[in-house]
Amino acid sequence: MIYVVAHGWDGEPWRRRLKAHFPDREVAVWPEPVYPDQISHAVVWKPPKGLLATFPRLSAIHSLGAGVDGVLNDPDLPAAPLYRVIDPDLTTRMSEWVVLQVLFHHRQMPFYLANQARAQWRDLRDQPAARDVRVGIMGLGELGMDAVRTLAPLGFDLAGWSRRRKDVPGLVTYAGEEELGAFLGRTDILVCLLPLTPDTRGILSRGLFSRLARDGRLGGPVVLNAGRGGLQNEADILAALQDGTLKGASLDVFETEPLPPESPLWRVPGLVITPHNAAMSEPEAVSAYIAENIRRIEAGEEPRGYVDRSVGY
Ligand code: NDP
Ligand code: OXD
Repeated sequence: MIYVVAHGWDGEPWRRRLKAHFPDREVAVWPEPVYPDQISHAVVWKPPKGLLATFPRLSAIHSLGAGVDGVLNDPDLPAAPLYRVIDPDLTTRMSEWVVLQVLFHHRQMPFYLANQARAQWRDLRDQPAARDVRVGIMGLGELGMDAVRTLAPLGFDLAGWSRRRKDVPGLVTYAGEEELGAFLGRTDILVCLLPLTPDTRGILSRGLFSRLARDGRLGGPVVLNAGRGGLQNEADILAALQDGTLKGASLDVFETEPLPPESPLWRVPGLVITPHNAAMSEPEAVSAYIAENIRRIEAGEEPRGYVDRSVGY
């Protein structure tokens, strides 16, 4: 049996599509009651802690998303292998968000929208070319690398930072804590596409913002985060936007989601907020991906998206 545990999401679209892939199998949706020992595949998004440990015959756990911090935070997570989504539909959605936000800040849209609200025709007459704007991608994984490929034709001066060294033709790359300072020091627009792990939690802090380039053509650094809210210190982002340490920011993810109405982040100028939908898991595409992984597992083939629990992503 396939059991869908899509906490906070509607499970029905997932049941319907997985059933279409496996018409002869039972596909159940949490919290409907099931016989735990009949569950072979758990398809999950933020499963309640301890729940998966009650399924004694799990062959695999399939994350409904690319990120797995909401699965790995279960102290009782069973040992069954965990797989995450690596799919062109999801990846392309993220690159759309990245390009949208990079261009939004690059083309000074916060300034022009504020003027539009006052019916003011003001032209900065100082629009830099993309080649003169340095974009730094934190995380050169599935999403970060696609963002690089999508931004490159626009002409931005690109660099990337990852845990392990990468050799990418045409891309300046930095690796590890030792090279973080050099990476930040040449970055005008920082794009964070890191996973949330013990090593990355809180990385987007005032200390990091103060190491970003201050001599860029945009007049101040900009930070974009579509990784996870736990990567950012929101009080630091607020203060940095207010005192000019940051010129702008776009956040898709937050420490608390939904972002509470009373959060001052809603009202700070220069900040773009999207509701954790930079790259939603589209049921048709992601069900097909998970179904293919189940098929591969059962055929003894290598599934995609294996998560290395020792590094947390
Ligand atoms: P990957 O696992 O493919 O890539 C992760 C990248 O981060 C790798 O390049 C990795 O380095 C790097 N990294 C991890 N830890 C560190 C560290 N301590 N220091 C430096 N670099 C590090 O993940 P994806 O690209 O598929 O996804 C990234 C994240 O995006 C997800 O974990 C999820 O949180 C988020 N996400 C958000 C969505 C949204 O809608 N907002 C949608 C989908 C995903 P290395 O290459 O050396 O291993
Ligand atoms: C994901 C997400 O991890 O949507 O896929 O956040």
